[in-house]
Amino acid sequence: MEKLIITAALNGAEVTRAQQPALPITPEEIASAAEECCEAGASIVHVHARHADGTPTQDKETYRAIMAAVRRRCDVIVQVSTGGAVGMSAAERLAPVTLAPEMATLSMGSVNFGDGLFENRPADMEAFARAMQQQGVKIELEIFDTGMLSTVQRWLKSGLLQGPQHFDFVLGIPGGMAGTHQALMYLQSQVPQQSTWTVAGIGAAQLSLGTLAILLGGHVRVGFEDNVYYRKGELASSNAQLVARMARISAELGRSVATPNEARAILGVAQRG
Ligand code: KMH
Ligand code: ZN
Repeated sequence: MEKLIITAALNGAEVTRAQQPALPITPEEIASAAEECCEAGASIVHVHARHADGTPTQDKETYRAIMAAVRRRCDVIVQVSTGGAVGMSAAERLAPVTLAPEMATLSMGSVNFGDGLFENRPADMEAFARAMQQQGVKIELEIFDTGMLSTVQRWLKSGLLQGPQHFDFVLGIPGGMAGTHQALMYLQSQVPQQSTWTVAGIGAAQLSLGTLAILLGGHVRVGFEDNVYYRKGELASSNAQLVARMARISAELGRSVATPNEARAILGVAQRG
């Protein structure tokens, strides 16, 4: 089976220090967490920029500082968020793509996010897809529910997307598709051939869905954006602790983890100078 790509979603936009004291916020903290995760087996870090007070921002210069700080420490693939935080405008969210990162996320539809609405209007999504492709950015398609896959199919037919795509099934958001084995089994049966996929299970689903993905030949996302606990009632000490557990499970199951360069080859990510 193909080597396992572990993505570490280091901080997200909504998680707070009150919920997870080890949450990385500044570019240096994010870079330090990225280095630890890379050493533990991650080949991609998914990052959100934050102001110094911890509030989320899509400020291009903050992303630039994050990318530079990570690059000084390790060769991990940096995947920027274009989801940002609930309530941000599309123009605001697109800002980090102008830095031509190696990868960026692209949410494939609107979904309720707890009590909020994570709005992704079709015209905005199309503009995001065009901008990313113009910059040579590898897109990760964020799928929160099944209907979003039909939009991908439509785009593949129209030519807006071409070639093998990489999906991230984000399962267990209150308002999105459930974090169950059945949900993951269904979604992975629907992806076009030649595609790659990863799963981001929310909360306790992170461990069980990650393990199932390893067995199914998919890839895995772990980290504080999706889950702050190591086990029930026990906070994780770091993002790297969650990465290391996935790498251990995968090794036990006979699948070694991909290095950043191996992940680039699997996903077709163009390395930046
Ligand atoms: N913060 C969420 C509303 C992404 O990074 O692309 C959206 C999100 C998705 O985190
Ligand atoms: Zn995110």
